[in-house]
Amino acid sequence: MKHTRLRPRPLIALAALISALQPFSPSALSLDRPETTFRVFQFPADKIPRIDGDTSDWDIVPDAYVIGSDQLADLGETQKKRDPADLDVRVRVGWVNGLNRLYFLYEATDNYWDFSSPGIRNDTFEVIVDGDASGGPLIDSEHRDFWTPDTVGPRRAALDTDPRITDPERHWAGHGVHAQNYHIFTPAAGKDWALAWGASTWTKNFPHANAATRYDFKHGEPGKLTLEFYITLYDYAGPEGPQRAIESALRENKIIGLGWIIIDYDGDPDMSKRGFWSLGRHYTMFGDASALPAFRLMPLEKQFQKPIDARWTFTVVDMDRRLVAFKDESTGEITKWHWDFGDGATSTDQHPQHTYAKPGNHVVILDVEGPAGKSRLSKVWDVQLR
Ligand SMILES: [Ca+2]
Ligand SMILES: [Ca+2]
Ligand SMILES: [Ca+2]
Repeated sequence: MKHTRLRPRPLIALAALISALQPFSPSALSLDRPETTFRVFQFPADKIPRIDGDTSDWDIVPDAYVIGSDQLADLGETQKKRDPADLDVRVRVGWVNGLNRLYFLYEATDNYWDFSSPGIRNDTFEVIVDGDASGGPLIDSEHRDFWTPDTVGPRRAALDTDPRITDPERHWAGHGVHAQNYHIFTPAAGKDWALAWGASTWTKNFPHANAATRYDFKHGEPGKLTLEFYITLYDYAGPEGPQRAIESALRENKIIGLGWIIIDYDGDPDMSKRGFWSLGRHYTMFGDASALPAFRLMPLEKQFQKPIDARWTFTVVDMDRRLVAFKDESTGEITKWHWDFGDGATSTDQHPQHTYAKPGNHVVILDVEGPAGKSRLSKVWDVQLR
């Protein structure tokens, strides 16, 4: 596979690595910037952002969730000092409990929007995501150039240079499959909105992803760009398409690997003079999920929670004995539970089990009580026994 990505020249890259990188041993289930856990805002189900470039549905996101330019470091060849007149960004990330997606609002001002090329050269918001934080390399063979013993253990380096595995095989088996890298073109004029970098290019297509951009500048002009989008997260996204894909199961308080790099070209024909502003602190982050920062999928903020809300689920433990386990999932402070199993029996346990004497479809009711009041959740004929 030909190199599709602009990279620093090897000697300069090595110097940059030595000066910019702290001691670091990537391994599964470890992430970059251990002192920092960024937060992903949870949107209530009735306030999911509409992907239209209108930012008003993000007004409910508290300022504490905004991730600004102050969190970025230029890990490129020039290692520029931060200058808001050159580039300034604000990023907010959201999620919805039950959807395996991340929503983004990216707002950026730039002194020179560079987007006239139909190729890879384009001002870019590059997002790298690892939904289960499994870590590990996510791009194909060119990444091995950076895998010196200084930055990874010998095992990883040996694996990736295994001569029995050809570059195309490595690409199709691994590039973007277990973690994903999106080069989002800011803006994309006359080109698709993103490069889903790797073998699984379908992940950028609707409904797996969706994007809307607003801007009113021309190539070479300064101005502000607003980009609103979502992507779906995958533990496995194979090149054959979504039919065998496994979405990352998102849940409250889960830690995911997530980082971004803003690639800022400002008209200079020497591409090495671009800005390379990274949320992570290791250049390899673009292709190694172990170098991603950590983000926590936050619970709903207090103002969006009901003070008390009855919720429950159940599992048929043994259909032959008609044994059912009920699980209380109510929210708010609760002091009393009352279950009506629909066959005349009741319980005041929080998580009861119940054996039904006869087959049938039952109406099961949970009543909960606490300082904030009462709440009831009845489910009609969900509990079915034979
Ligand atoms: Ca919107
Ligand atoms: Ca700039
Ligand atoms: Ca630019």
